[in-house]
Amino acid sequence: MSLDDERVTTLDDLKTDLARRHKRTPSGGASVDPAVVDADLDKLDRDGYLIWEHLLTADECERIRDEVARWLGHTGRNSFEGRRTQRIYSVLSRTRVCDRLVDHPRVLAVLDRLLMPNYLLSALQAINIQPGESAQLPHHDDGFYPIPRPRAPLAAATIWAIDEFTAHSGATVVLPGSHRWGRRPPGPDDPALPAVMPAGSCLFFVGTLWHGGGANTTDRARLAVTAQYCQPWLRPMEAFTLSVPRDIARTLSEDIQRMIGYSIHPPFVGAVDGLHPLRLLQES
Ligand SMILES: O=C(O)CCC(=O)C(=O)O
Repeated sequence: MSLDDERVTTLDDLKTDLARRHKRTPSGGASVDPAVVDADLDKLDRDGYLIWEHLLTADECERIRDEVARWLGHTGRNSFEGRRTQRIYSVLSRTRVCDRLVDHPRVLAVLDRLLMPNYLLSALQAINIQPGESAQLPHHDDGFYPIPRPRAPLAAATIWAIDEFTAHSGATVVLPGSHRWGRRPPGPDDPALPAVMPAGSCLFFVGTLWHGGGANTTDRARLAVTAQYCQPWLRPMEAFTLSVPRDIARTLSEDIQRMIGYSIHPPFVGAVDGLHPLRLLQES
């Protein structure tokens, strides 16, 4: 590298990755036909959400159900977490069974266009809505970032149906088009739709879309896994670099490593001792 390559004469020169050893590689989303991604983005732009049916097989759902069942215990601490809802946090530190959901190519292909490079995983949770649970307070997932609406989404979420989502089993309720609203909350006349979908399907929505967990009036629980993502310059909900030990982090896919914080938002955000955080995984 010549000295000229290192010269910084405008702030734009700082928008590149200073750690030249760790160049950004394409995400798994690059394998998806761009025309398919265009169609997904059109739906997201119009409605704020979309559903991909049957991305997981029945066997994969079974494996996830069996694996997470052993951690399902206490219910929520308030009506937002859900008094009759069981949640498992820090899923990445417990099991590899949900990794395929986190870095699924259809999800990454959309995120690659929606968010800035090196976007982060903000949360990965299993959510089991038990019989008798009431509807969750409607909210939008990037609402805890204090930046006024209307605005572009700062985040996006997936909710994977591990059990079938029906109108009565606690299917997530979405308010189509609400991603464009200004400051107002939903009112009684705003159309709200349950995201009805077969097991193995994925609901994807932008962080500005109003939604909430549905009431479960059936006698069966509704298991879902939600992976949420945010811009690379925001603080994620879960501190994965603290909860996922380094020897586990080394076994994760390159995409997941990048999304849990082994990446930087150029030139310095996320650096460790002035260096690229991937160096920590390369040390023994
Ligand atoms: O479980 C669901 O369907 C939605 C849950 C949700 O939106 C949340 O807890 O933030």
